[in-house]
Amino acid sequence: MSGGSDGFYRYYIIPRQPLFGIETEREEAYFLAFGVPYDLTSSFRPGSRYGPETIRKFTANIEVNSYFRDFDVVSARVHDLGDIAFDYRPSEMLKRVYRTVVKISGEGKIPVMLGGEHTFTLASVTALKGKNPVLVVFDAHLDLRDEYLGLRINHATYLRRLAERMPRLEVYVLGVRGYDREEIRYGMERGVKIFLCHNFMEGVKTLAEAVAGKNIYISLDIDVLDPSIAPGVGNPEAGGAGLTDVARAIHMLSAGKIVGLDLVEVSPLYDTGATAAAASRLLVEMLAAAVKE
Ligand SMILES: [Mn+2]
Repeated sequence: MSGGSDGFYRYYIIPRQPLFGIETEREEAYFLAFGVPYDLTSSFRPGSRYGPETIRKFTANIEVNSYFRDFDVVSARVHDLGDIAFDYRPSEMLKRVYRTVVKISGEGKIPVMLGGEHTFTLASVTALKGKNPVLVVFDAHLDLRDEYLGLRINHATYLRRLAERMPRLEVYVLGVRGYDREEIRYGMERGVKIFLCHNFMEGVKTLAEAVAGKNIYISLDIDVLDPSIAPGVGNPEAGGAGLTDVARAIHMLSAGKIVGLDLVEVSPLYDTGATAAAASRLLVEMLAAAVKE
């Protein structure tokens, strides 16, 4: 059974059909994946609670090779723990994600979080504080609002809270095109490096040099892609990045050491299957970029 004999995982996590349809023993794994099927703060088009389930289904049915390197998902050793047990309260879910990532990291494994809404990157990155990672976010949005629709912690504010809690965290956001002025003002003041979508590849080159040799956490909000190729998202923003550009960007980051990653905001209710297929492809590329040997 997924979760093995460890009481911690049994308490927090509900086993599911595994990612890629592959059962790797937890002890043998290089990556420990888990889902966060939560979308209750989604303001526009909820549905990302079905993201983890759909990503699992798609990864079990696609060819799991990489565009950029010889990569075999079996030897990459991914163990899928299952989904974080649901609770209505975002604060409780954040706590569960935090503890899960601390536990995964303590086992010497790389956490792979499948969303769900973007909010939980707050907990996941905070849990990896000891690794001193640079945070690289691919997102159409900045998520730097101080407050959104009455909540201080949600999918539109998580990065602001993270930037406040970890004042020395270096943050790069690429592919941005949906934001308000106050977010840009705060981001500049805080030193968040923002690359708008039309400067995407330029941003990637700058970034690859800046992160060489450092620990990196990659957070991929699938809405960074253009909605014509990834329509199944909560907040679509036209004029987005192409799949190959994002895949290439991910591999350029392998100049550093990837210590954690997430893939969020896949919302199957608005999808034709294109978004889930693109997400599965980019997940494979992130795993391939993170494996060093
Ligand atoms: Mn977004």
